[in-house]
Amino acid sequence: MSEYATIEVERRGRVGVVTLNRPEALNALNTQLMVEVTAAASELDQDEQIGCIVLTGSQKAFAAGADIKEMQSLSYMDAYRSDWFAAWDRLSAVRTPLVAAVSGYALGGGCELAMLCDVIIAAENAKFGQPEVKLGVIPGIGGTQRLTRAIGKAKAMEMCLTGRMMDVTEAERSGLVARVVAVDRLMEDALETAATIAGMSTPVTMMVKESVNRAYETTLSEGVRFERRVFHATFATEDQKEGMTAFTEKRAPSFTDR
Ligand code: CO8
Repeated sequence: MSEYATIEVERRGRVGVVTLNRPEALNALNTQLMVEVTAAASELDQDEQIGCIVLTGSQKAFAAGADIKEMQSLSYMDAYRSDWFAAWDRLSAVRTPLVAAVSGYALGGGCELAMLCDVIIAAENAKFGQPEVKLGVIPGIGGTQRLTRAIGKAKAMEMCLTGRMMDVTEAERSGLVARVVAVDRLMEDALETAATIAGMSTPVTMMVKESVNRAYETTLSEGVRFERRVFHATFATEDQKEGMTAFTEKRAPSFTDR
């Protein structure tokens, strides 16, 4: 794995861990960090030994948003011609399941980054928000779209229009996060969840991810049809044979498809 300046990357068995590491700026997302996170995630995604990726920050901040100091003097032409922040889309192309372990602030681009992941596990001190309106801009990494799909129009509209923060109780009640855990249990819990996912058949977890995400992109009947075709495809894997054989033999399965 290459060396990075704004993140740390490690492998724990079949789990890849990417830790945002710009403590001086509460992990604000600058261009270098975007390039490094997307490169590291793509590299882990290509690695057959990796079955799940955890993305995390520090205890105080998952990420306090896009780097305001970097953006402050951008002109419209700078933003348009460089397609500012479009490279975050590379994270959506990652097929390996992504777990966001969120502690502290997940604001603006930080909230959007968490929502680019497949499962959000939040510590009790986590705070989510889209405060861009207070800076005279709007969310730009999918916040108006993904937050609306995650928690519905009423709350998403209020959050984006006022820029207020949401605590974990509200975030869990609203369906933004999968689970809330104690601050000092966050990494342990996220790693356990990631190891559980990584212990399944990797092609099958990719199929689950692709199928659930399809629900965002299409009609119910097309989505159900897509799911059924992918379900049929699972019978082409060795892991389907292993999973069902292990069940009938009353033993734990050992999945090997990569
Ligand atoms: N960008 C740059 N630096 C930041 C950011 C940020 N988003 N957030 C914090 N920092 C820096 C501070 O400037 C400070 O640096 P310094 O010590 O040099 O002054 C350091 O981090 C510590 O921050 P604070 O002293 O402010 O810490 P507090 O504990 O007092 O406050 C807060 C924590 C409440 C999180 C506060 O830092 C804050 O409000 N941060 C900004 C939050 C925000 O507005 N985020 C949204 C940014 S805009 C965005 O994300 C748009 C995304 C879409 C762009 C796409 C374009 C296409």
